[in-house]
Amino acid sequence: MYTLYYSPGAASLAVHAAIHETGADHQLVNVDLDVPRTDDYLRLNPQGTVPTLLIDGVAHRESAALLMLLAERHPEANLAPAPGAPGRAEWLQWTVALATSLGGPFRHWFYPQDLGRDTHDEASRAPVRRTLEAGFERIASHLAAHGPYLLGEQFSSADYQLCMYMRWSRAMPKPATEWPELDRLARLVIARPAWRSAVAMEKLRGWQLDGDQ
Ligand SMILES: N[C@@H](CCC(=O)N[C@@H](CS)C(=O)NCC(=O)O)C(=O)O
Repeated sequence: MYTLYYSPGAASLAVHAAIHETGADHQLVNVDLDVPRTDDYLRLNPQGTVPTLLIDGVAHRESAALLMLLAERHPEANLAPAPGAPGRAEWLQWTVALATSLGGPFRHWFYPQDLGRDTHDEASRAPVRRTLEAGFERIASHLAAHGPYLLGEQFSSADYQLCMYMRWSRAMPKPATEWPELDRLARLVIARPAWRSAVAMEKLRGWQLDGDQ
């Protein structure tokens, strides 16, 4: 039994969808990010972020690590190429690269306090925007040559990670869906029943690809 501490649309979304792919029993706990985290939650996750995934009562965090953990625990769900199989190294590489090249900068986009600022302004956000757009550009070039998924013809958890980050870009000046190769990948991902279940349960709205859940 898994317990996923999540917040709608947050870094927990890819993990939530991946859990649905596994078919594993799970329960959800909605963490309100608009108020300070409780001491109980901080004991599970000292950073106070989501996601946190409880596995047999032990708390684990970091969305990329959780996706790798789920892939390892549920090989039958095909969330990743098996160890030693073609594409395995590439999957590890993408999982880490997405977390650092998109996940890190998105923290700066949404949380000015991470950069020592109280609020956002266009000037301070400009370099973050350039970093994110450059990241999406590099991925789109890769997909143009090797898509439609990050691992070519094979879907993997990294595509959930990418789709989640794409969703976060929806209110940016250049949303990720403006890159045709990224839009194509996202449309394949959002058609998966597991993604649709997670989106429906989190009652997500506001992205053109959220659809009528
Ligand atoms: N690197 C972490 C980032 C987690 C993260 O920053 N989550 C955000 C929501 S998307 C959060 O919990 N924000 C609340 C806060 O920082 O207080 C991961 O991928 O799990």
